Amino acid sequence: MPLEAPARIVSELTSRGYNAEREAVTQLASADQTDAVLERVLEELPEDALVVRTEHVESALAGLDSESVISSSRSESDPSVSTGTADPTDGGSVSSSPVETGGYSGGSREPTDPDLRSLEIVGDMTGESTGTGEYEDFVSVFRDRLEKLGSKLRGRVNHRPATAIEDMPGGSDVAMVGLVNDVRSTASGHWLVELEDATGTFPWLVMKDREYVDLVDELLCDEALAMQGTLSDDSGIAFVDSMYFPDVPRTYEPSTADRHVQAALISDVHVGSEEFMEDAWNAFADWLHTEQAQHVEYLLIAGDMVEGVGVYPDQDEELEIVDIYEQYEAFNEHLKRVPGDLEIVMIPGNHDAVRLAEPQPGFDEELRSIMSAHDPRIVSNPSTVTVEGVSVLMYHGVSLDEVIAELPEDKASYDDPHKAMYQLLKKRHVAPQFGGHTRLAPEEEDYLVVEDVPDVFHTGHVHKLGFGKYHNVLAINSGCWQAQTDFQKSVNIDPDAGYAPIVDLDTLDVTVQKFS
Ligand code: D5M
Ligand code: FE
Ligand code: ZN
Repeated sequence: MPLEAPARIVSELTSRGYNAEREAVTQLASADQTDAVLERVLEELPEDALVVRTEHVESALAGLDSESVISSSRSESDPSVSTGTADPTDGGSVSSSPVETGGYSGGSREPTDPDLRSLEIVGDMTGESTGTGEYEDFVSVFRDRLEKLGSKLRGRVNHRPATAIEDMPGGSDVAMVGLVNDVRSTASGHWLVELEDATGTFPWLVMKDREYVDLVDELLCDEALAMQGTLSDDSGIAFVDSMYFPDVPRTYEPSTADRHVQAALISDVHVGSEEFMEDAWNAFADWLHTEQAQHVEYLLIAGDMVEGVGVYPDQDEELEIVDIYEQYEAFNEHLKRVPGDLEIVMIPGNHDAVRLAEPQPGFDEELRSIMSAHDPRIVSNPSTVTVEGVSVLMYHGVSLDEVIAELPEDKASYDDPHKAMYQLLKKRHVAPQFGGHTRLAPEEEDYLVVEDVPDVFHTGHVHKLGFGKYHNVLAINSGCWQAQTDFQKSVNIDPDAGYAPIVDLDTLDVTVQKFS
């Protein structure tokens, strides 16, 4: 079999309008007569299928087998394994064969019975803001973070408060739950991590030769974790034996819809920018009216509806619409193009006209009355919505810039934005580090803690498309509808513009539609 076979198979399928599971491609590549099997798979594929799956290949192989055209060289894989569930690094980025959408044939969408729908907002802090920006608010938001995330860690270690650890005899086994206050390297190449709890701080030393020293690279200031180890002779420092993160349990079982229904997850429309891709947007809206998009009943928009004004220096040079209200009016006109029977949920982003500090409450009454097309649900950034039983945590994603800047390339990068999202899931906080890019509005409560594990985590902001599963949670960063800006050119950000990832809510599989 030629080495390039999988790539050829993927491009053949893409050119005919199909996506494929990675495992299905492997099976096709290892079949004796790849082309014959591929033709058979496509012949037998159900009309509404967009993705070639292992079961399709297996049934084609079985058919051909019984006609004894094929010898049995196929792999013995488990057809129940779906993409991205087994390996947290497995996933998709835009390079993995999106479906080219062009020239729509066939019928138009039939409206679905609205009674079948279910959409519930479970986390929306709009109207709940109590913070006044005083010092006490910062104290209470961090106390609440430690309380909420600590409760996920306390059962795992026999922890003690920082001040009590100092008084324990040298050589004792100790553990502590706290927020990371500081991380620095020592002269001898070890790492010193200072943990803080409600009583004070305590230094923990991670030796450079320990197997988990890699985890130090992942640490961000202000994230919550537990450390366990051995006290030094003078009880002034502890040597780390293990670290625990709040994390998502490996065995997490996401909920799924009990009928075949899909959601389109998008973000970063940036209406009002000269780079807003109106043609791509119109193609998307037109596609939603086709039979192919029949099952897309929800549209989730994760922030940056408009380009805004004065968000970045020199931004005004690339504005097509300079008035912020006119930008929202134009956005509303574009929203009118999508089918009226879609349920729409939207949260604000850093370009939107709400406070910049997170959590960002949903748009005010004036903007709500402008963005009234199809009566969207307008909620805070972040928010959780339960769609057909599937909980979706929506967060615009400003902290992703920071996670990508601070962590090594293999753990978080613009090319694989979903891996940066995995880190947020592991830390159970959408914006752990306070002080840099990400502005935090101190509130009595830390609304940015991921208290309950979501089934889907949806972000945007970095204008790159990428998705994958982390401990069975589907993480999707949804690209944008804005072509490369001058700033992005200057820093080599090559945006993924004009793609719409579509999630099957009954299986949590993803297909990508391309409109640019
Ligand atoms: O930002 C889209 C992406 O580009 C995000 O990764 C931040 C980055 N970006 C864009 N413009 C700037 C400027 N001027 N400074 C720093 N970073 C920038 P979005 O905010 O969604 O447009
Ligand atoms: Fe954006
Ligand atoms: Zn943004």
